[in-house]
Amino acid sequence: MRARALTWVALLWAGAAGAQPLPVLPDATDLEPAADVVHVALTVAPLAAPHDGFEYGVNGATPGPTIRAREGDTLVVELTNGLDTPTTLHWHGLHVPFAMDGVPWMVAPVAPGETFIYQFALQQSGTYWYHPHFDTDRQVDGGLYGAVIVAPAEPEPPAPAPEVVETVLIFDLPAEHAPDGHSGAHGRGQRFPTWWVNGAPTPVEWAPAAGTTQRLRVVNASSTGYLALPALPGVRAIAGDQGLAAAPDAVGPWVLGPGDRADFEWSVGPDAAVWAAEPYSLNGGPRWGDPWPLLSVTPVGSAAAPAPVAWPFSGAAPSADPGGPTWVYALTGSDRTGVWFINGERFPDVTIAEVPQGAERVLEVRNISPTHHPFHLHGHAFEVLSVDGVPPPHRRIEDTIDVGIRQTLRLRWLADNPGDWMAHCHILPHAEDGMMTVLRVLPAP
Ligand SMILES: [Cu+2]
Repeated sequence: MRARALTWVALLWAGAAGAQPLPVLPDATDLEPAADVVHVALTVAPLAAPHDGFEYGVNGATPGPTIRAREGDTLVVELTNGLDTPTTLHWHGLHVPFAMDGVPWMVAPVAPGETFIYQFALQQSGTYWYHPHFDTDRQVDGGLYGAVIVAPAEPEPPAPAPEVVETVLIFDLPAEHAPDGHSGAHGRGQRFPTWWVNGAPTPVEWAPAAGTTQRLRVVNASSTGYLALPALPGVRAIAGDQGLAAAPDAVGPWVLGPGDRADFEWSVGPDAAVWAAEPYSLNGGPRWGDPWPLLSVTPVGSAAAPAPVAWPFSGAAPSADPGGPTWVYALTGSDRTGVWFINGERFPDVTIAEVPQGAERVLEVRNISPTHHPFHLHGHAFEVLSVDGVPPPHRRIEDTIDVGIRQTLRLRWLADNPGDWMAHCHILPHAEDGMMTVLRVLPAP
């Protein structure tokens, strides 16, 4: 035990002393001259130099390039599969047509050596990400993912406004996937919380200019890791899964489960700071341990922090719980057995619930298992009506939401996108071990 403790002290010291600068992720090249079409080519393949549990890359790197577009644009993505197994790309959080959702459910995956063209209109703004949905745990943990940033149709914030410098931060724990494909270990990353960001081990050095406003678009691409970010002076959360929030939140800590995203506004003053992840486990939330330093922030210059930006927050109140037709999803299982259920069923042997397009349902998600589960619904978003009966302080729209141990969430869902939509836990070993079901939206006649 003593030897291990000394090793950890040494690692922390070495990390702080030899920290790399924060890598800046490249944007994907837009091959289409038309203003309202973004056309990118992505090739997924083994990395030339695999390292630290990262085996695959998109266009030669992990994370892959950031796709940038504007609400209302058409996105065209040519995916070439350079792996020796099938793959797909799923557009996490985006409302895409079912055939473009990238799930191998009634739609064939992309075979090795083949190219498939994903094409759809972007209907939302915000911070999204792409990742395979075939052999998902292995392929995502191996490094196949990237960000999709969709700017709003109208400038946000409205002019005149200070310039906002944007930075994408994709966090991951490498080597979470158990080699035997069994989730019993629930991720080595849980025991060795070495977060990586933008393809570099943390902590990284970040040197924004003092006096600037920064917007950090944060994606948790980990398969099992919970990223618990504490509040810092000058930092507030301004956006969640589906774009700008109804109200800012400067209180924290902000807990992003696997698949979750949030945007943070950072009004940079002259003071150095360290943003360190608080110890947090899917087996019970906050836990004993030391914070893990992620960003070592050394501002350049001595300008004072700018005033917060006047983002067009709606201030909307949460909707009243309509009661009415409720679909219950009970989450059960355990790490001990490595078997996970939704309503006592394991994917693909599931009962498919059907709803006509345009109808509303309340999804009541009850976690009666011994771990957290981030609940993710494809092709739609939902409004959080309540957590254990308590409504959120403001209207909250998400596509991925953590369900704590013994918690019950009520989610208002407008079924407006026809197709068969996966609803699953985004702890990827849990999903692969059965915690996934299908909600069918029947097209309007
Ligand atoms: Cu789970």
